[in-house]
Formats: sequence, C-alpha cells, structure tokens
Amino acid sequence: MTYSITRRGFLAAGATFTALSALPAFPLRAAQPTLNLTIGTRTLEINGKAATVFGITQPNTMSGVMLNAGQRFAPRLSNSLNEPHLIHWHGQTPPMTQDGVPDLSQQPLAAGASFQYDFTPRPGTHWMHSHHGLAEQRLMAAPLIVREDAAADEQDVVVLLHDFTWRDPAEILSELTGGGGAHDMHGGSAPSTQPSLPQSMPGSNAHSGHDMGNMGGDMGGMGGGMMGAMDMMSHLHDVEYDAYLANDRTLADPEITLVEAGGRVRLRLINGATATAFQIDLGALEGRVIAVDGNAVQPVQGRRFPIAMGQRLDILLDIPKGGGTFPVFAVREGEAARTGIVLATPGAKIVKLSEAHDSAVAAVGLELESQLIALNPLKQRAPDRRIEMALGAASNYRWMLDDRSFGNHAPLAVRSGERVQLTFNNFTPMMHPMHLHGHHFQVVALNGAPVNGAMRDTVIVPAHMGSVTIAFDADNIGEWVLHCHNLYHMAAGMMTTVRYAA
Ligand SMILES: [Cu+2]
Repeated sequence: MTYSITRRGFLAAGATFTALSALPAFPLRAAQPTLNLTIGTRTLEINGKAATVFGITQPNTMSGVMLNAGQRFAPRLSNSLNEPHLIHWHGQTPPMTQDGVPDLSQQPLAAGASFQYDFTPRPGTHWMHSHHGLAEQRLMAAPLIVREDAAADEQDVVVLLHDFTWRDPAEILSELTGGGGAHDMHGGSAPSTQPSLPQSMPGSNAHSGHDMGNMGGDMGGMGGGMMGAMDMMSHLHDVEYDAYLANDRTLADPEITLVEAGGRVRLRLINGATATAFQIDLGALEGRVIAVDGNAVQPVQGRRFPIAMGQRLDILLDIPKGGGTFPVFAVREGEAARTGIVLATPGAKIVKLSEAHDSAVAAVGLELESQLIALNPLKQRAPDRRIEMALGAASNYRWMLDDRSFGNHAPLAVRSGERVQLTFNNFTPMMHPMHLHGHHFQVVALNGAPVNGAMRDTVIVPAHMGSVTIAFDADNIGEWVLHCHNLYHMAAGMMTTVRYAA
C-alpha cells in the first residue's frame, strides 16, 4: 500500500467528519456519473437564528462540484425556485452560450426548468454563482473545483468565504443609490445584467435632494472618472454585515476539518463574498501560494495573503508532525472582524476562537500581485490593440467604466485572434476587483511598471489612481461581461462587455 492510497483512505474517513472541505473526489472511471445540480434554498443557522439562503447543491446535499482534470463538466442544472434563475461558472471558459449570464448567454431557466451543460472544464479552483439580480448576496454560490492532479499526495480543503446580512439586498442597494435602482433589482427578479437598463435610474437623491433625472447632464464631466458631487469619502466598505462565513459557518461554530499530522493540505480558498475583501491569516503556519484563480504561479511563501471578491488562492500547508489545531482566518480588510475554519489533527483539543482578530488588518492591495509570476504565461507577443479604461463614479452611487454605466455602453470591440492589452485606471476612492468572463488574462503591468504577472480572471485595481494592465487573447468568440466583482458596484453600473465575432 502506497502512502497516497493511505491518504485517500484517511480522506474517506474525514468526509464524514466535515461537510465540504473533505469533498470526496469522484472515483476515476470511464463512465462519468450523472451530475445533477439544483438551484434552490437552504436553511443555515447563523448567530443562533435560522437563515433561509440560496444554494447550488447535488442530490447528496454537497454544495457545488469537485471533478478531476480530464473529466467533463456536464451538470444538469435544475431550477427549483419559483422564479427564473441561472448560474455562471466563474473561472471557466465555456462557449458563450454556456456562460450563465442571464439574457446575454442564455435566457434564465424558468421555475422548474433544467438545462444540460457540457464542456471541458479548466483545471483549478473555480466557483459558481448567480449573475442574476442580487441573489449572490443570499449565498447563491458554491465551489467548482477541478483537481489538477488527482494522485497528488495532498488533502484538498475547500473554503468558500461569504459576507452575510439579514437585510434584503435590494433594500441595501436602494439605500446606497438613494432610492434609485431598487425597482430594477427587487427580489432578484430583474437581472442586473439586462442590456436594457434605463439610462438614468428613477428615484430621487435622498442625500442632496437633487432629481436623478439630470444625471445625464452632469455625467458629461465624468469622462475622467471624477467623483463629482458624490458624497462618498474614501472608505473601504459600502455595506455593513451581520456575519462573515467560511463554508456557511461563523467562527462561533466553525467547520473543523480533520487533517493528518505531518500531512500536506492544499487550501483552496474562494472569496464568494459580495462586497468584502479579506486578508487570509494562516496563524501559526506558513504557507505557499501556488495558484491564483486556478492558475499556477511560482510559489510565494507567507502567512498573510489578500483575496478580493471573486478571486481564489491555492495555498499549500505542511501540517506539523506534532499535530494540533490550525485555524485559517479570513479577516475583513481594514477591520478585525473575521471568519475561518479550523484544521485539526485527530485528538487535538479544539478551543473556542474569537470572531475578532487581534487587530485590524490592512486594506488589500497589490502586495501579493506584485510578487506573482505565472508558471504558464501568455506566449510573448506584442499587443494588437491597447485599451485604456477609466473606473469612475458619480453621484447617487453610480459606478462607471469610462463615462458610462451598464445599459448605455457600447461593447468593447476587439477582433478575434487579437492580443488585447487593457489598462484599468481607478479614479475612485474604492478598490475594484475587475473580472472578465470567458478568458483568463495575464497581469502585465502594475501602476505602469511591467511585470510577468499571474494569469487570472479577477484582479484588484487599487483605489486612488491605482492602475493595472492585463493582456488576453481574443480566442473565445462571443460577447463577454467585464465587470467589478463588488456586487453593488456591478448592480449600480460597473459593467460592460467585450464582443467579437469570427
Ligand atoms: Cu467596484
């Protein structure tokens, strides 16, 4: 019996111990089992109260999917809600018709309807979430893991992070926009991705009393992304939360994952939060980041790593031979509020952990990005097209790409086969994690300085004139959304599309 078989036997035992982090991989066999995924509701207990949230689950209640490289991703997705819905496969690069953006890739699935997807998945730590209204805030998100090497002698521990509120997300957005926009988003029944959003949102500005109707007028001066009259001071957060979750649990009752003393863990961290970036804190352990957004990088050693909304981090951890308990914390940027999980060797004593970190952590920035070097970069090639894009904001919580909010954008026109270089220039006082569908890009410059950076699908663009340049190959024909992965920024306009035909 080899060591890796022993490890797998160990994992099988661990699977009964913890729900999500010891997901048993599908057995390798010629015929792949049918994969059924259901969009539905679940009940969690959060801070002692029952919370009804959304979920994407298999019949055995497993949240999301874990495959091995080489397997197809062929879920039958069924909608058990009593309203239309659809799921996007974040990090995957399927044909556009399977990308899961309502009304752009396909019509939402009607209540009770199902749809058969089938494509070759991209290996790595990815995830699935709603692109429909504000449902992501109600936890319509799950892991989508494609293990790079099923024979690797390491234990996969998947951690999906989230921010949780008891409030109706439509009400939150309505408050942020000063009354405008709520009707568009209410109950998630109208997709925020609808290409026909009104050019000026209805409602009045609760802060200044100005009528939103004249927004078009003062947008003219916003071309450079200036803040205008927006009463938004420099700050990290728009939304206050009631809890932060790691695999649906708070630190008051964390997931405890059984690990092997002397064993190796591959942490697969997914930031599924809607408006919270975290600093990952490995506590006593030092780890090695080996992949970001599912793409291998030259290992970066450390104890604390930033992860913005939409991003993933794969971190290798060597569990000390002496065993013990090893919490992995995710601390809300700029604050001390935290969530996390606990890795524990058999028999280790579990102690209660505070939901507050020792001290507030720093805001996330490019501190990790600047150290990352892609193991499989884009082929060297001069860009065929260079695009400069301003990330901007205007009054009444209106977020923009260049001088437009989603709904009155023309798609970014590129040509099939081009190498496209795109620079995000952030003229706002908030960080924006920018995400492009259907492609992975390479980070090629940070604040104007060239780097041979990571391959990614979501990149932090720091506040206050931060600038990040990415390059991608236009090799997946279609129309793909490009947006900020702060759900409220996206819902308030920070989205456009990239379009090209054959
Ligand atoms: Cu944003």
